[in-house]
Amino acid sequence: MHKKLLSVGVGTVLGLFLNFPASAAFTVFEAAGADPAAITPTRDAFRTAVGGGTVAGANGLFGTERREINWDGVPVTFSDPNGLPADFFNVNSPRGVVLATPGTGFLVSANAGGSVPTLFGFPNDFQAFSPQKVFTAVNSNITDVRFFLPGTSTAATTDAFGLIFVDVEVANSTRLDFFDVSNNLLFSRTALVAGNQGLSFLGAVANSGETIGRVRITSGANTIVSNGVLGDPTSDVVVMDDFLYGEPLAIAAVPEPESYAMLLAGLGMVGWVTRRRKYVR
Ligand SMILES: [Ca+2]
Ligand SMILES: [Ca+2]
Repeated sequence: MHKKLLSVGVGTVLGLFLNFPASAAFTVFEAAGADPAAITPTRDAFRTAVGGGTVAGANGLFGTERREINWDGVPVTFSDPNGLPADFFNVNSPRGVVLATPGTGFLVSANAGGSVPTLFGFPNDFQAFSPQKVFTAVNSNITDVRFFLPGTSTAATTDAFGLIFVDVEVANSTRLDFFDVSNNLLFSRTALVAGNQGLSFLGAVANSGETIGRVRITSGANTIVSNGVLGDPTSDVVVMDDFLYGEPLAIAAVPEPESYAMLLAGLGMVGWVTRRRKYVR
């Protein structure tokens, strides 16, 4: 499929037009096509919107503003057929991301020349955006991404997340959902169809100060059970390549409900005392 689809900022335009609440204000970056060149301009526009430039520092840090995970440096010991630890990108390579899934774990695909095939054994379905490794949950189409101050157990939030899906062939099953730290849904969007072996970029950047505590990635409807084995013979299997996100930052302090109640009660007492004084006089 060579048709290239591109739309930047549609979410914002729709949001303004339909007068969505401020919590829905995310700028969308999306594109789909047959090869990396088809989505690279949109990936680059997302990078520019988040900031951090194009030169990676240690642990996938770009400038001080953005992190990326392209999976390609994951060692053989944590690549297919071996599982990837859920906290690999906060412990082994501290990038402030811990993964979770209702499935049984995660796999990063093998490089050529290893003991197992590349691309989870599906060379006619998948390709890498960044050679050679791609990523999937195991026995599930769900990957939850939570953010931490990199290398610590302190929860954090980000203001932007985007990724590259591989082999999206059916509309409306592959999607991103963003949640705040209180688990309120902030943003949802389905990925563009790219066709067999195609690549889809989907990302969004908060433009009104929203903070993302968790990203839920739904990658297709099928599942990868193990190298070369799918969960069912028919539904759309989708895997992932590069993740891009704003540098995880400390969660802003908000007044505790109890403190707020005490503050209001205190103000009430002041008013009562003031009124009493008037009558006493
Ligand atoms: Ca890669
Ligand atoms: Ca597919």
